[in-house]
Amino acid sequence: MSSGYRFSFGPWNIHEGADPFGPMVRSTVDLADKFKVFKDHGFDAIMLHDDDIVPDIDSKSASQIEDEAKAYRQLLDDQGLVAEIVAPRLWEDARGIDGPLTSNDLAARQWGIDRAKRTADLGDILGTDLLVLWLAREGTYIRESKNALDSHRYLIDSLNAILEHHPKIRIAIEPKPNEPMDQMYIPTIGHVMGLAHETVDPSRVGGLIETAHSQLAGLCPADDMAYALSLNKLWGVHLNDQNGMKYDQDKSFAAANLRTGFNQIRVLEAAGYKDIGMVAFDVKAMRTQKGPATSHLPNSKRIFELLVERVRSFDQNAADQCIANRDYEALELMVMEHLLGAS
Ligand code: 3MF
Ligand code: MG
Repeated sequence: MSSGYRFSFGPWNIHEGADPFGPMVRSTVDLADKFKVFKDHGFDAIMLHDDDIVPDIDSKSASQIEDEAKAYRQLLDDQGLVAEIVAPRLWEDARGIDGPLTSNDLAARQWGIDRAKRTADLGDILGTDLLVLWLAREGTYIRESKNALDSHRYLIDSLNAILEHHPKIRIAIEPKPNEPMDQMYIPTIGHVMGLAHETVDPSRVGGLIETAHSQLAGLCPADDMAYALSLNKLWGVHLNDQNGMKYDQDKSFAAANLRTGFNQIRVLEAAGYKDIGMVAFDVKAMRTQKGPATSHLPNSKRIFELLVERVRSFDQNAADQCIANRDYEALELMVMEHLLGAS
């Protein structure tokens, strides 16, 4: 039986598996083969960076960009896929080395803003009004290298420039506390909400929560999601998992923390999220998995759907009894037995 959710992932979720101390372990998978994964496993949508749509976007003219974007849209239509989001990839160009949005260099800041504005326009062609802003390099390795007060002002100016440029675009900021930077400026969903309210149109600035990013900040992703949902500001999720405070692992959903996976879905179910947004998996195959490695995506979807069933079949009346009796030990056993299939 279908869970009623709509699912997506990004082309970067099928990757070569290199890590900072090791070789590339798998060969590159062609886009056509990536599309096959969407189709074969019932995914509805794709997440796209600007340069996924138009490679080498900075070297192309406006009309070239428009033509290539229209061709990409046709490719998606042919596959029966829709674009969930568009996102400016601000971290792989030399101009983005210190941000770019909080760079000390005005020209770098302007480059970042222009690229984000153009991404909003690409959304029109690709058919989405949602722009995801992952502030990858907006922070520092060395605190003394930037004036943090200026940095926050620059971030608000950048958001305003995007909002003023495009009358409809909604911006979902994806917070993360570290990696690639030592310390990032907008580390949690709370920071996102504060920033949103300083912009010229707070109604068009919301958040996207990635499980592992909350965990890297030492927070509970389920509670983070509930916080954003309670403010009607959860516009996307990147479900995955993380084994403690270490490098960003992007493990298959709930593969390290089953109960936290269960609790994220409990919150999404309680808020009716399936009618609000899509479930995106920002997962990567294990670095040592031989190629072609694509199962982490359907596996995450399978685990998600199994956990939806566990959430829906949980005996809430019995749980309410435990809560009324303040019998949290009984409640915990109930949860564990249910997760283990013993109820
Ligand atoms: C990094 C991420 C990013 C963002 C993506 C959205 C490359 O930890 O999560 O993945 O999700 O860039 O635009
Ligand atoms: Mg992500």
